[in-house]
Formats: sequence, C-alpha cells, structure tokens
Amino acid sequence: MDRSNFKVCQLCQKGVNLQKFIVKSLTAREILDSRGNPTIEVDVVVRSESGAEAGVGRAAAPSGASRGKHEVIAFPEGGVKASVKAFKEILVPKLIGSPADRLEEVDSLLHELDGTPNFSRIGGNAAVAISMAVAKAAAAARGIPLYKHLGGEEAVQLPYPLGNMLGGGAHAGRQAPDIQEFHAIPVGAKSFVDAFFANAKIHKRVRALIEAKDQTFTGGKGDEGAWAPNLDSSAALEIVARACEEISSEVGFEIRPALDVAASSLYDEHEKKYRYKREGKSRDEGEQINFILDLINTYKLFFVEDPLHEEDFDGFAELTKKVGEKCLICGDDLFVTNVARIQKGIEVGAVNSVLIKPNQIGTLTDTHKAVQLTKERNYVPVVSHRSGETPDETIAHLAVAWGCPIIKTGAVGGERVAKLNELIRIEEELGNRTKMGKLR
Ligand code: 2PG
Ligand code: MG
Repeated sequence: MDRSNFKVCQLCQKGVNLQKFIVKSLTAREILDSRGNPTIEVDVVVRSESGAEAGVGRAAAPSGASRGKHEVIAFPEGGVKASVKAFKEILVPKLIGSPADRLEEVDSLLHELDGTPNFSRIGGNAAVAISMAVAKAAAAARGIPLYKHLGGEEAVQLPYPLGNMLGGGAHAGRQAPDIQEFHAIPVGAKSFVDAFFANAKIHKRVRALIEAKDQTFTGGKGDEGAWAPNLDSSAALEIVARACEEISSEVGFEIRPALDVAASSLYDEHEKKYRYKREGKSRDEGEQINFILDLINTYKLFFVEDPLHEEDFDGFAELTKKVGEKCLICGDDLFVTNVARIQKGIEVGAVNSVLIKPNQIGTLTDTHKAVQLTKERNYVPVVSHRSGETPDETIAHLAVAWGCPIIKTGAVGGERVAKLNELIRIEEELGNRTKMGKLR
C-alpha cells in the first residue's frame, strides 16, 4: 500500500487516509423499523481516485409517530417502495461519482435532484439515509470513526442521556398518561457509562413503583421502551421523580426528571385548548403554561420539550422567560430542526434548547447547520432518536462530533441501546481525553 496518503491519527493511533473518496455505488432496500413499519436502508460504497474500493457505509432512516407539521415529507406518495424507485431512477445515476468526503456537495445534490422544498419527490427518509451512509462510508475509507470524521480532533465530549422511563400520548395505548414522555437525566454523572447505567436502574425502579401502585400492571411498554401504565400524568411524574431521587442516592450523583409533553398532539385547533383525554380535562393556553410551570417547580424538572403546540412561539417565550434560568425549555415540533424556524424562535426568545432530529430536515448538512445556530446562541442542542427506530447508531456519533451535551435515545430496547452502547465504545476509545458535555 502507498503510505504517502496516510498520517497517524493522534486520537486512535490508526492511519488516517487523506485521499479523496468518490461514491462508487449505492443500494437501497425496504426494511422494518422497531414498530414493524417499513423504512429505507441505504448502503454506499466509496472508491479512491485510483478506482479501488475504499469503504462502505450503511444507514437506515427512523420515523416519528408525533411528527411536526413542518417536517420534510418522510416518503413520497406510494411509501417506501416509491422512495426506493425514485432512488434507483433519479438519484443513483447522478450520485455515482460525487465526492463522498465533501458531504455538503452530496447533500446539495440531493436537494437539487429532489427539486421540492420538503423532499416530497424522493422522501426525506431516503435523503437522510443516503447522507448518513455517505458520511459513514467516507469515515470508513479514512479509517476513522464517524464522530471524528465529522467533528475532527475536538470531538471528545460525551452527551448526557435523557432516558425515556414512562410514557403515553402518541407512543402508547389509551389508558396511558396524556403526556408523551417522562424522562430521567443523570446530570451529576461524571461519565457517560455511569449515566447510562443509572438510567437503566431507574427504568427498573419505575416498574417496581408502578407495580406497587397498580397490581394489575402487566409490564406493558410504549414505542420507545418506556413503561405505559394506566396512570394519569401527575401520578406518572410522581413515580419517575421518586425513582430519580431513590437511584440518585444509591449511585451518589444527581438525577433529575424531565418531560416531552408533545403538546401538539394534545392541542385541539378548533377549541384552542389542550385536551388531556386520560384526565378528562382541557386547558387553554394560560392554563397550560401554569400547569407546566407548576410541574417544573414541584418536581424540579431539568428539561421540558414541546410544552406548547408547534405554532405557539409566544407561549414558549412566556414560559422560557419565567423558568429559563432553572429549566431547559426545548423545541421539537416547534422547530423541526429547520434553521429558519430556529431563527424565528431566537428572535422571540422562545427556548433555551433545540431538539435535533436529522430526518426532520433530510440531510446531515442541514442538521449540522441547525446545531451550529443553536450553539452560536448558547442554547442546548439535544440530538434525538424517533419513536420508530432501527439499530442504526449514527446519532451517537453526531452527538459527539458536534458537541451536543444531551442525547435523547431511550433507556432500554435493542434499537435504543444500539446508540447508547455505541457511546460507551466511543467513551472507551477516547480514554482520558473524554469529558462530559456542558449542560448550561
Ligand atoms: C419526540 C419523538 C421522539 P416521534 O416527540 O420527540 O421521542 O417522538 O419520533 O414520535 O416524533
Ligand atoms: Mg418531541
């Protein structure tokens, strides 16, 4: 092998290939996600300039149940099959020969070939799977991990895991709580592995506490592996907060409760009210804000996502003004990882945290821009999975590559621990260079 294109990576002591890499071939297939719904998986092979095969990348797109109205279209009309057809007919012929080590060019070609503002021709899920697979193939060809390929030498920061412990809303059956996700975040942990293992303990403790309250609980879970009991939101939060306290004293560091209200799913546009069906209650905007404020104060919540519906920038701003000093107020459906919407949120002071989901916007380049804007403003970017997932571990690398201090990717379940276990490996690989992300 010609060694003139190699240098030794200071981090992993492996050879780093400095050659240019070019997309050689792409394959797409229909696979199943964790909910049993079809999604798309893409394989990309890259070659060196001399033509030799240099690396392979594989990525699969996730899918949401509580999707934001402004997300890109996941699949064109005709679903995954139509997306795979468009992939073969429109994308493959043009993508072959593109520069795998210049992802912005590949991503901008994806926009150009789709030709719509929301990926409705090829599907945002095909776009994101291609974008991720190209990045992974280029990293493989360079002989370095993806987080380092995208983040360079500075990518040494591990995220705190937000673990979904108990849930309802669009992710579970009708008797489960109205609020979608009740999380724990081990903010006092000194390492990722300690934080992740603490979350696993909380998940178990939450089950025990639910069983103590409800003898008929069958151990049912929602889409993300969170327990889905027959409880209202207040009783659910009481349990998760108690589990956080108990496990916190066992492991010796602070663990705080957190929520994703997913309020767009509760909002009735005609009535202009949030409908808590399980509780048999409706709340108008003012009552909703007061309700959330009360939960933040009573349970010392560390993070609250989507406390209001996806168009209510002003309601978000009111809440952030009141509690932004002590709680992260995060926009998910509000922003859909879209820089124009994040910019609008910045202008009104809507939040201090932004959820980052690559398939909401369709390419890694667009996703990275959303992270950069969030960080420029000193808001906290939170890289996130979707409720329908595959064992694809790409988001673990994105969190480290882009220095995002929080990752939301569940607590248990194969498709969730695929990301979490990958972060354990990354932490191990980084050794004593690693540090935990800065939360505030
Ligand atoms: C959310 C996500 C992930 P979904 O609302 O944040 O937890 O759910 O993928 O269903 O949009
Ligand atoms: Mg959400």
